[in-house]
Amino acid sequence: MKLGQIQLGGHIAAAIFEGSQARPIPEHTMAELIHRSEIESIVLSELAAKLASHRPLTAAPLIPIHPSEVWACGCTYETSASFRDAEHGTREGMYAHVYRSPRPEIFFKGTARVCVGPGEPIGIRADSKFTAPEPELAVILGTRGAVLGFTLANDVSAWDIERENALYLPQSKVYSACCALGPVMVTTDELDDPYHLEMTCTIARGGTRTFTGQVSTARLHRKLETLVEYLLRANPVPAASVLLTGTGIIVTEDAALAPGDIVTIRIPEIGELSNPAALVA
Ligand code: DO4
Ligand code: MG
Repeated sequence: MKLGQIQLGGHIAAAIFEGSQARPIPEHTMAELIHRSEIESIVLSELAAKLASHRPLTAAPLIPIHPSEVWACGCTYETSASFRDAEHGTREGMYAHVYRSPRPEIFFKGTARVCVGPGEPIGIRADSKFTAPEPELAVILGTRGAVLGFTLANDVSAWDIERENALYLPQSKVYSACCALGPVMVTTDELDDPYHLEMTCTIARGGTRTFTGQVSTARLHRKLETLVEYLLRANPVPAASVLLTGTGIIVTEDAALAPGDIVTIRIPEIGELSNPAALVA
């Protein structure tokens, strides 16, 4: 099932997406639907089917969930680790070490405050000259780390700030509009093999493509359960949180984002997440 959120009479409502149409689930946001499914012990897709209107609407998908918390994994693809090692003047092999170690890199990416949905601007910090998208598969979590579904994420990052010093990572990663999510959440019962998804990313400026990249999630070096297990160690992340699983597509400095660029991330089984870039103060 494809779930998400739409605008409904001045409110945000959860919805089931079927083709180009949406069946609203009135009086529930996605986060509320997740909480109710847990309180009533009903599988999320069954609760959604029970509560959804039988009258489909034409409605654009909004951010699929306003997450309680967003966390992100790093160096989960060899490309991310080796590229960062190659360009950092820090300890040699620091990123490759994390790539190989049992403990993954996990960092706090923010809350709903820094997240945007399909079509909304993603942020370029005014103090960054090299901001790049990081296209990532994301999992939506229930209580105790249950994986409820998948969506696309853009871990927008100020690479020059991270490059200047590894201790600046939080400033390169967490700021206004640093995380895009969408277009929908595909429930786990509909996407049984998250390890063979073909992801593409393009950046367009005017009519010209400045970047095209692709990766298969077969290159993901960690199991999703392992990432979630480490996230939850001594850290009871609340339901309706999102975990980004790391980038395998590296955007180099020649394609650094400029205001007006359009970033499009696609996995056929999930859909397309497209956002313009804009300066944020
Ligand atoms: O270590 C820095 C961040 C890594 C990251 O965000 C990624 O690999 O996706
Ligand atoms: Mg990332």
